[in-house]
Amino acid sequence: MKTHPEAKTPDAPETIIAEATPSGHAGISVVRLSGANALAIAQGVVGPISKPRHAYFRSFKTSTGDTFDQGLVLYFKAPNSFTGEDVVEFQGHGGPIVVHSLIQTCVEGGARMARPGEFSERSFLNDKMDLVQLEAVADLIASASEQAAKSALGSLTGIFSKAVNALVSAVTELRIYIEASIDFPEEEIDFLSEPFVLERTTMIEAQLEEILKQAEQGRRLQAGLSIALVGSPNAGKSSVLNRFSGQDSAIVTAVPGTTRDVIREQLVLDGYPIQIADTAGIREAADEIEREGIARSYQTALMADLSLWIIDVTTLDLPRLNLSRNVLERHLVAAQAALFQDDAPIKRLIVLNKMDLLPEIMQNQLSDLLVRDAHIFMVSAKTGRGWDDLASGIKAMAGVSEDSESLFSARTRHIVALTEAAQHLAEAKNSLITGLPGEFMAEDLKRAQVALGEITGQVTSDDLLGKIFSSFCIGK
Ligand SMILES: Nc1nc2c(ncn2[C@@H]2O[C@H](COP(=O)(O)OP(=O)(O)OP(=O)(O)O)[C@@H](O)[C@H]2O)c(=O)[nH]1
Ligand SMILES: [Mg+2]
Repeated sequence: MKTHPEAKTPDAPETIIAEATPSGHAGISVVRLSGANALAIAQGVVGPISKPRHAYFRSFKTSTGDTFDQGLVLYFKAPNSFTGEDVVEFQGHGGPIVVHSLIQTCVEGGARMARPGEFSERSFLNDKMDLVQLEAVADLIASASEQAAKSALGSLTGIFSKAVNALVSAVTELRIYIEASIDFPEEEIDFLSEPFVLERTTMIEAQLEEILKQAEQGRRLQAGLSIALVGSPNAGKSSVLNRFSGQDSAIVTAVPGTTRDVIREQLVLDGYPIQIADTAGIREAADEIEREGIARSYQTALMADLSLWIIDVTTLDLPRLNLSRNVLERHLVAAQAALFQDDAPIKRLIVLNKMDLLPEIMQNQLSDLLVRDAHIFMVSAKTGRGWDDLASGIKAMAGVSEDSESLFSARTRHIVALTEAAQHLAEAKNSLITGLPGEFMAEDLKRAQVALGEITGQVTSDDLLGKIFSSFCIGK
């Protein structure tokens, strides 16, 4: 059950204030005041206002009557506000001094500075939004791509919450039925062996599976994908980075060992956010600087979601004629042995670069061999050949398919809860199939229900709430 942290005191929660826009110099800045005394405190600054959702143009005055700014004031009457409390929004000029005076005056009037995420917390406690929606607000703000923003909006408008709530209802209904059967021990067996019990369980399982899939897609869209470019010196890693980012981010020269530091770029690939890292070419290092660079290459590859192994295709020493899959594999294995000590369990795509330097006859043979290969790509960082295919390959590895849009955003926390619920549901089904007493299935279903309830915040520990809200910034 939701309880307000300050509900132990008989009085209403304190009125809080914070700047809602980023601090600094701007045309306007929005300061938000929320709580039972919001209207009275605001009137102390701007004079009498009474009409909700009406824009008043007023002078802002200190408690001693000195005007320090002028601007718009909007009053939102509880419960029709973001927090569900009385809210007043001041739209004054965006300067740190002005904003400070406004906040100071309101604090003198009885408000206190809001903690990070406190407006959102109140909105949650007053049932204006559930946790998924509040997290979506933060995700929408932080979105690094159009698609991520779109999916965050999906969650904000309740698509994810609705799906989860439907699941909770279905599980609860089933649980009520099972628990009723426990109350009638003579008929319990008959209750449980009704075919619809198993059917219903299987159906809920399938629905949960579907939501989990969509949530994973939504999470990937928010978090984006980290890619490491690795390979031998001179393979063209920095050229690949520059081609992706569309600018000369990294130095490219014909000298092997050009790149030493890890160079990172943020980019959006067909609406999908990516962090790409160019690394030092791997070889027996000549000096200490390069050795350190190479150590960082390995580290970067280990941490990345996906590595692109960039190969200068001319160094593979492929036969001019009769190139077969086996021969290609053999050459790749040999090249790999020189680079990576072990076959590390990282996700990797192979990128054959500098295709423009191969004789046409070999280009054609390779094309024939690799048509529809999902793991080996032929490109030229110089001409841009093969780039669309490589981009599709990356997206496929990331689990974002071309045409499937994510309906809603999700976080790791949600995935964990959904996975947990799925496990409990599988246990429930198992209890049913193996003919255990109804209590077992009822208990499994209850656990599934609790796990699902954590997603929207129907069931939450104070711990979890604290963690979520404190990750928000002040004014949110
Ligand atoms: N013809 C051709 N040359 C390329 C291509 N990609 C890179 N090069 C050239 O290959 C050389 C090395 O390229 P870089 O991008 O610096 O290679 P790197 O893998 O970053 O090298 P290190 O930083 O030394 O490890 C440069 O002279 C590039 O111009 C390509 O697709 N075609
Ligand atoms: Mg380089």
